Amino acid sequence: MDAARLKLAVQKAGRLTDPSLDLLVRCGLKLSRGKDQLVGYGENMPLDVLFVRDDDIPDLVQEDVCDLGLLGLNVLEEKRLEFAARGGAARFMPVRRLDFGRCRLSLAIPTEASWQGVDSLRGKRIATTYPFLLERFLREREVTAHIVTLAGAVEIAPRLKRADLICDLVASGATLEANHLREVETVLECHAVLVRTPLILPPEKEDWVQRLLMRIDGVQQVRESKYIMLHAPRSALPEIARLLPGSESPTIIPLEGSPDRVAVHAVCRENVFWETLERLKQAGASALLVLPVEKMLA
Ligand code: PRT
Ligand code: ZN
Repeated sequence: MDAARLKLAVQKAGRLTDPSLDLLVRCGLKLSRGKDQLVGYGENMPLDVLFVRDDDIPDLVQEDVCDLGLLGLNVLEEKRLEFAARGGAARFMPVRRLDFGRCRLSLAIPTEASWQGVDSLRGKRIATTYPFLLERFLREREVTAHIVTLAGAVEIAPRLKRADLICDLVASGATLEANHLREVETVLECHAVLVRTPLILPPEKEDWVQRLLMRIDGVQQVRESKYIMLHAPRSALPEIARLLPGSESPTIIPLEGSPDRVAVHAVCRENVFWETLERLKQAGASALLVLPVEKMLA
């Protein structure tokens, strides 16, 4: 592989694969990748994408095989704690929090079991694939319990009597429900992150890292942003400006034939919910229109 090109590790086949590739495409990357190929070649950037298992991403950055990686905070933090427990230090740094891969590492108990807070964990067997994160959680709360480390299928451990409860990732909660478990405590709120090597890279490579970071910021900002248009009485403008979520000074346009009413156009840097539209309407706004934003450059 060409040492002058950036190497970015992405999950090969899993929950993070599509959103990771979507982010890179939105950042302008054109990737040529044959079916089943493990490396994608960036045609318009000096950047290659390695497709791997998410658990291998921290090691690839640690060992300088990759300069960058996209992975879940859960995997990142677990690896960091594992390195620390072995007396080493992690050599991968989170540089961006990403707006996908949201879930939480949570404790869940059999539906019928009682729960009086973390004290209920004392002496219990907890099944997990995240022993280091769970160990830290228990230590910080001064609770002694038995951690049962499993490679997968954690949610069936209580039924198989291998554990009393579990510590696993939860998104919608449907898996817990299907396994007669209920979530009782969050151990870690998770989302995808971009990590990089702490090494000082050659200037051309570093330059591309910075450009990529800037484009990621732009993409994420636009995803949250909406363009909103409405008509309003002039007298209601202060109230309307207050209600517009995360907008800078809106554009006010006179309306032909209605001296008391104006059109208001604004970019809102937060999502616009129905509740906001309802409040704007109550404040006197009409003809409300919310549009997605395609690209933005401040
Ligand atoms: O093969 P590889 O090792 O690369 O993949 P993997 O099986 O380890 O990971 P994968 O693809 O399942 O998840 C990758 C990352 O996505 C995780 O490390 C998290 O950061 C993130 N993520 C987001 C999730 C979920 N949401 C999620 N729901 N990871 C796992 N789940 C599991 C959850 O534990 C449950 O078993 O999906 C199931 C469905 O969840 P519910 O709550 O919606 O029912
Ligand atoms: Zn994995």
